[in-house]
Amino acid sequence: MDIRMKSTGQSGVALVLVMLIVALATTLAAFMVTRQNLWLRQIESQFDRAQARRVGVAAIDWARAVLADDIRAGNTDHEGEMWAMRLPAMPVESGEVAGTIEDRQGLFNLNNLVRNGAVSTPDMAQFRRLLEMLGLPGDLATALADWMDADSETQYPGGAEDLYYLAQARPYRTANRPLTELGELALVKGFDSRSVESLRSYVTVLPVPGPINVNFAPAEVLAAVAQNMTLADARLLVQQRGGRPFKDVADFRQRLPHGGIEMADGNISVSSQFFLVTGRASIGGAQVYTQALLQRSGGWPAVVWQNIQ
Ligand SMILES: [Ca+2]
Ligand SMILES: [Ca+2]
Repeated sequence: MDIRMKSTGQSGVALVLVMLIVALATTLAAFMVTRQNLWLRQIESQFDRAQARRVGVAAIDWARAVLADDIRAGNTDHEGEMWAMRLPAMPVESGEVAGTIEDRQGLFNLNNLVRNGAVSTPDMAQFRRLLEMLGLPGDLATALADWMDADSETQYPGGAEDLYYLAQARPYRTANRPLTELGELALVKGFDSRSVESLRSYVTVLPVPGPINVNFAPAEVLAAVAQNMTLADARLLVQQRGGRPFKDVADFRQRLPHGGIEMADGNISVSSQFFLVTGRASIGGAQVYTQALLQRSGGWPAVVWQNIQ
């Protein structure tokens, strides 16, 4: 790393910290009024918890501001960008707050498997390759496709529709719609906690189908999305992008290790639309954890879902 790059990185971290401080300052200022009343009632633990919640919510707003700022700088997203940096926990009045922003576009989106209610054959082939690389049965793809596709016709081999689920000790019906969260896999034929755990670092559930960001995809996902790319090829690409991210899809194609590797343009990208924000706020004796999925389609990112507890 030369000196110029180092100083750019440092000012980047400083800017991200300033944005966090502004988000927190606004929250805490608004809180002072409430605080007096609560003190009168001497319910400090509730006060701590409420304050931790507010700080947790402020952390999500901070992430949205950071990501809105990032897109003004350009459409490429990679691991070396400011928002992807891990920040140390920040002290706040009688506690601390920590937060991270992680890309979700580099993971295989399970909702790519069924598009407009119908099974997508090319996406199914990709998911089967991923399952095989992870040592999981390829028929899991068929069961999941039946779970999500709009019809009730069982695909063979490996599929399952209402007939199968209604015959269980605790009967239930097929969803016949896109997944809402990864935990839903536990309901699908053939998936168990072991297979869900094996998949966790490679797959995601996004509300709409979309391409893979090749600047974030793990080697296994790259090799699954491309035809004729070995895991060794993919690992080489992951290593290379560490020092020099792919600046566009053409750059990625140009840097492929050999000919014969095939990918549709619509399957790959160097931009991210979806991000996972994880925050932890500790105030006094209270701890609040926040998690949110953000969708950035241009300017200010929207919250797809958030979980505060
Ligand atoms: Ca970016
Ligand atoms: Ca179905």
